[in-house]
Amino acid sequence: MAPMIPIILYGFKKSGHSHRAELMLRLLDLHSEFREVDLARGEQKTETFQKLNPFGQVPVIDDGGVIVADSSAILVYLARKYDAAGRWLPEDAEAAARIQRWRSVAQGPLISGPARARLFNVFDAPVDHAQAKDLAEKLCSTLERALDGVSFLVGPHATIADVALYTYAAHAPEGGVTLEPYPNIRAWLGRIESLPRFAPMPATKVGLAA
Ligand SMILES: N[C@@H](CCC(=O)N[C@@H](CS)C(=O)NCC(=O)O)C(=O)O
Repeated sequence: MAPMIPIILYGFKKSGHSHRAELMLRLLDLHSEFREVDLARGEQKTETFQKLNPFGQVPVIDDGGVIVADSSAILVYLARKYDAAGRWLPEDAEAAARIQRWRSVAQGPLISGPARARLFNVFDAPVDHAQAKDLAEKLCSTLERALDGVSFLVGPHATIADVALYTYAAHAPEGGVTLEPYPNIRAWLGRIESLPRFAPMPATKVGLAA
């Protein structure tokens, strides 16, 4: 059942975590409104915002008064609530476990590798860029092998596992991590980009040319 009123997404357009939530809303064809949270000015640390997320981070959604913070939690919520067919988050125990495994990767190595390397290049964040790049390359090698001979991470069609990993993998070049040596990753990114209603996270001036 579609939401009665638009789902509000509090996010930041250059945040891959926010883009995961935005992409899921689009893929499920859910009516939503985007509210930009000014991270540079610290809006996420205000009392008003921390009523939505005490951890002071985007993304957060407000679905008719149901507040859900954290990109990973948002993907689960939206899939469970609005995908009656259970395609994006199947009930089946094995598929659910395999999806959870990739969601753990999306909150672990994907952040310490590609996302952190991008933070350094795009936002001048004080991170160890060489270490982040090294971790990103290790992750890409593992992901490349996992995608050998398959179209999506879990099962024959896209699930929330693919949505969770997509954005920071696609934007790895912004962190100086080239995707050239990884044909399976590039083909998988292309399949996600071909899904109906897909829209990318805007590229930054650092660019996606690595
Ligand atoms: N575990 C959270 C992490 C979210 C996160 O790291 N958000 C960043 C933007 S990408 C943020 O809000 N940073 C601002 C801050 O921490 O002050 C999720 O998956 O949503």
